Amino acid sequence: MTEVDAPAMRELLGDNAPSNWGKWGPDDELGALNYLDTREVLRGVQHIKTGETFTLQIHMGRTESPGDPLWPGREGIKRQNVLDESSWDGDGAPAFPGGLHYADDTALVFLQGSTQYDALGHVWYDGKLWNGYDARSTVGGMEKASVLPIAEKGVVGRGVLIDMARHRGKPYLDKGETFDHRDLEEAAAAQGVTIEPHDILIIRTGWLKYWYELNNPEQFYDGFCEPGLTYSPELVEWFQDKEIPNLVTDTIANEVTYDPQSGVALPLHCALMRNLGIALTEIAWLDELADACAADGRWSFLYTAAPLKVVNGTGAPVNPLVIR
Ligand code: UVW
Repeated sequence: MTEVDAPAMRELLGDNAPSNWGKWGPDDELGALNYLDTREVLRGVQHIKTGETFTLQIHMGRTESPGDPLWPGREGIKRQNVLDESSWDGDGAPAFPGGLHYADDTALVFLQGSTQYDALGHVWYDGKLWNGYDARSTVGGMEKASVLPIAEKGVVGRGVLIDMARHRGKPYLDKGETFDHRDLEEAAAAQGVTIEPHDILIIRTGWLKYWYELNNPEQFYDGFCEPGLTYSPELVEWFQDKEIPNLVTDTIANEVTYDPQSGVALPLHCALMRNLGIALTEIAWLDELADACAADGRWSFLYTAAPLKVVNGTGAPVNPLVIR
């Protein structure tokens, strides 16, 4: 959970920033995912044409360099063997009739430490979370707007992929490179696809490919600033008009890290997630999916995802599944 500097954030977003608080009732914890009703599931299914499947989670806990790409300060999963073949040879080894052996692991995981859904209440300013919940409700574990309601519902609908890196003729966007809704529309038109109301919007920047290819965390984090969407009131209105339920990207934070004009960090987390209730899915691996879409020119498909049901969680790892 991240508290952002309230006055600067409020000044940037404005006192009357677009908001969906109350739209789905005073107890809502799903936000824009409410748009994904049964009709949207069936609309998504219509975009399965060949039956190819793609999983979008990165490998969790690679031991080889460069490890897992993470927001600064977080650590990758720490997985430990509790039982393996060596546990069954010595004195005091567990014994089960019939010669059964098995392996067990434990893991210490940052819930935002892999491909993940953010809880809607994961980020806030002015002491209020999504739907106006008091930020004090996060103390000791998120009582409101945790990841659990998202996990209970599951996310299913028509996904549309916009490949900004391919559109700009690059393997990956540069550090701090920005784009906005007009660029998305331009790229969509070039790809021959329309971003429709209620689409799960998936954007590829190539940034994860850069992480793995660079294989140099020191250089990656030096002057850390991801490429991504950049805040403007018009961009927020565009997301609101399209009723986008879920934004998925192959970056760690789904937006350019610092607003280029004000320097405010992650304003779209506040404008889109805190205020509009749009679910954010980060660190999604999109390269094979993008190659397949580019090969046959079909950029829409069925997107499905069910994050882990972590009670009071600020987020949860997920392995989204696309069927096209
Ligand atoms: C922060 O909010 C800092 O991170 P995330 O990208 O996980 O949302």
